Amino acid sequence: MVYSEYNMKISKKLCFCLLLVGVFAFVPFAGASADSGRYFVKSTKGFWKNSLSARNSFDNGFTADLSDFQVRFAKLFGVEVEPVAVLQILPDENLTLDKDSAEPTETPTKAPSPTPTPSSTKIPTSGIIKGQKGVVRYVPSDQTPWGIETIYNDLKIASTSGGLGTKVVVLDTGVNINHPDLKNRVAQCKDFTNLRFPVINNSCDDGNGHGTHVAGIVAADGGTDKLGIYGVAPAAKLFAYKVCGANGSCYADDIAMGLRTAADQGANVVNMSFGTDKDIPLIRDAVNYAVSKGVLLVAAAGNDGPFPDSIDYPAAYASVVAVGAVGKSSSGELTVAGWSSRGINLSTKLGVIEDRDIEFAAPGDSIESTWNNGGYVVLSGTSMASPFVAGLAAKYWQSGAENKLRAATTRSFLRSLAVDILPVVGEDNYSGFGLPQVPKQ
Ligand SMILES: [Ca+2]
Ligand SMILES: [Ca+2]
Ligand SMILES: [Ca+2]
Repeated sequence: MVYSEYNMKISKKLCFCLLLVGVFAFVPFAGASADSGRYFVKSTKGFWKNSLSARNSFDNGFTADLSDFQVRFAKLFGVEVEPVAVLQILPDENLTLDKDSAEPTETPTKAPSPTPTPSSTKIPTSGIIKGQKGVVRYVPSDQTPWGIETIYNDLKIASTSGGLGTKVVVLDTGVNINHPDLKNRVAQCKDFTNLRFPVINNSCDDGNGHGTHVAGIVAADGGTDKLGIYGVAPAAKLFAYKVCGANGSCYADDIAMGLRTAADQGANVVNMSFGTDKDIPLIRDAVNYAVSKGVLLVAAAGNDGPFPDSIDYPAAYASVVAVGAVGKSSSGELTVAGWSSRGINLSTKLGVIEDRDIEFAAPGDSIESTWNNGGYVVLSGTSMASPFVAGLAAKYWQSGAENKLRAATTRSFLRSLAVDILPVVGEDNYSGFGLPQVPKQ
């Protein structure tokens, strides 16, 4: 009796294994097939990791690109499988500064997430000059555009400075590391989006342009010929981590791996110009990990304004600096863009940044910066505002503080530099503590 039960178990196990082997032998593992998707598999068992070709492993499971058939199969054996969330980069070339919509007048409803339009249709706003040997060199329409003038509080600024030794990670669509204004800044270049390999070193090709634009705002150095554009911290070291594809979509697990790698590589500041309405555990855990390693995280608030509480994650986490966008009106007044996502500062404790509060506002309307074709374009979005603050954090990185306190000290210092944005006097839902500016010399 006992023997036969044992036998039954053996044969059941054998059947199970044979079935698995049989099934997997005929199932393609590549993630590129039409009916496949990225999934989080709640198992840490080697068997499932191997069978389903694990991509990124985490404490509580792993991700993999699975066919519908593989998903059904795993579920059949009681393994929990759920789709990995996808985030979007946050520019929108159709955004315009609308002063009248700066304060919400309509019934508070949540706007749908913006669908990013392919920015690659943009043509350079810059001129072209032919250098030596006929080499084409694009030049910007302004080497120190209005956003730089505003952050530096200097309308006559000719070039920028600062950020020496600070490591800034741009988690984005990649960076054109051959752009003349960026090539001397790039210290690391990694691709977390390749379907075959979880990470590829020395590869961060930007098929979109967004990442190159963001990187330029942080750290463009004018190029060795000094004919290019200037970012906020032109001496900073740039880590170009590609976590979003050319279409502007970013898998949460790739973002999480990029963040964790940034922390492990000793990054000081990370810029995240992407977002989603949801609090995603993969990203939340990675944010907590990076913060525990002393990294200062800065993120775009989102482009879903003017609706109250329209702030996106990861900016919405208390531990991440959320940045809204200001534009400059024709009369020279700084106004928060109607589309800039709003926080809930006025209904949480004032003076303390909590979940869903906006922290700062920075230039985000009509921002000229570097492009992936070696030239320059003008874009609008909180995507553009966030790197102004990340750049400022690099410029004022508090390297003198005790290691684990540097990020917090830098964050407080930025707050001390913030000037109020009106019409609401003091902290508000759309600009937080205001616009951090370089102090007058
Ligand atoms: Ca926050
Ligand atoms: Ca608060
Ligand atoms: Ca204010």
